[in-house]
Amino acid sequence: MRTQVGIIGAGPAGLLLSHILHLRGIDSVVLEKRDRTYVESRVRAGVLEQGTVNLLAEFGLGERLLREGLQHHGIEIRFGARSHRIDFDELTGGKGITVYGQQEVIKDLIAARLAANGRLLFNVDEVRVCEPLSENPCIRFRSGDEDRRLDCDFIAGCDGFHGVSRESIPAEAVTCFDRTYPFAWLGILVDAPPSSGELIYANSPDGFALHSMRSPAVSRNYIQCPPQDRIEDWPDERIWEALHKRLEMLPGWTLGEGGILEKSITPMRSFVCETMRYGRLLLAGDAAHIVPPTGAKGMNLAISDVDMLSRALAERYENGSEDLLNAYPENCLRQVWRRVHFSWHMTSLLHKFPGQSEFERRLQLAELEYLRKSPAASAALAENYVGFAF
Ligand code: FAS
Ligand code: PHB
Repeated sequence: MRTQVGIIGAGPAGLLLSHILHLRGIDSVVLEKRDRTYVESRVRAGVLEQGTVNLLAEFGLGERLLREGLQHHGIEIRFGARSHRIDFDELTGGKGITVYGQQEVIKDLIAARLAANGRLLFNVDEVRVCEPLSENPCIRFRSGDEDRRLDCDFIAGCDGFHGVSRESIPAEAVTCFDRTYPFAWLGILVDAPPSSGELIYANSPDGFALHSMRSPAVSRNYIQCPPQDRIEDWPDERIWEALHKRLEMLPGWTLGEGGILEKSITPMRSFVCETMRYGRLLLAGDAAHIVPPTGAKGMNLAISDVDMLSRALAERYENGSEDLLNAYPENCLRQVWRRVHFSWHMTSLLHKFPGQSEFERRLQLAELEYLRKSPAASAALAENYVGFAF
């Protein structure tokens, strides 16, 4: 097989890159290790920044997103039996967020690629990046019982944190930064209408909780839990007890329950691989960076990388220049580190750290009180949350 850009991974990064390249007349093939059903059903991110929505709409992916996505103009932060609303309209001049599940973005992308006869190969195995420093890199893989080879000009490593792309770069050529948090998030998808019109983040004495949603009929809730916990440690009753205790700190407000449709536990880490280009191999999305989901940045960051990578590849094919390809890591990393810092800050502000001293707890409460009192502090959080390019 041959193509111009070989893409490893059919998550938001890989599929969107393939879609945009197609619209710019550049051929690609997407290699995905899981099957289509799995990829389309994985429950992950839920919040799209304004810039992400604008970009998806610009490339013809806005129809269902703008119809079914929930436009939100603020979030609520609860702490110490107090509540503070971050008003995006007032603080960011009208930018907002859209609540639209990542799996819906994936379905829209796969539908668009298949409608354009895009080459998406699911259920591939043993993917290997070959000769990324040469002018003729290739990807070797198994499909069914066959050993296959995909010759390409460039390889896009969009295979997430546990993929093979980043691991294909020699250790001596890689610069990475990593921080693991002493807690994880337990997430549930609930067959019940949201109990609030906007997201509620809670810093409670028992730990973090988040009330989110996917539609007027489906809620999405999270609680922090010990990092080593497994789903079996959390029967439904225990989850609901923790959610009620951590979220219901205002008189009269209660969290509605419902059937739990899905449960998952996600470890929390901040990770950046600053080597986003190695010869003809380019990394994008979680293959290059991971953020704790507290700031709702993971998928948005992946899409920001793809915007820059697709422009760089288009410049290369249209006029032979590699200026944007050479600048790709630097251009991405400015956005990456801003969102890594914001996600770390939101995580540090809202979670209960094991062994946290009373002094550290009071620092958290003091900052939350400052957020409540200071329009400048709230504006700083708001502009990061809705996303801004710089
Ligand atoms: P992805 O991980 O989405 O996609 C990579 C793809 O590559 C996958 O389909 C994988 O199967 C495939 N792949 C891996 N190895 C391969 C190989 N060797 N060969 C071929 N294919 C391979 N972000 C938020 O903003 N909010 C959240 O609440 C949130 N929750 C999350 C929960 C979980 C469990 C996880 C893992 C992530 C969560 N994220 C969240 C972050 C998430 O949304 C990512 O940022 C987003 O999926 C990144 O997209 P990609 O870079 O495309 O990587
Ligand atoms: C979600 O709805 O899944 C979600 C929302 C906000 C976050 C993380 C996850 O910060």
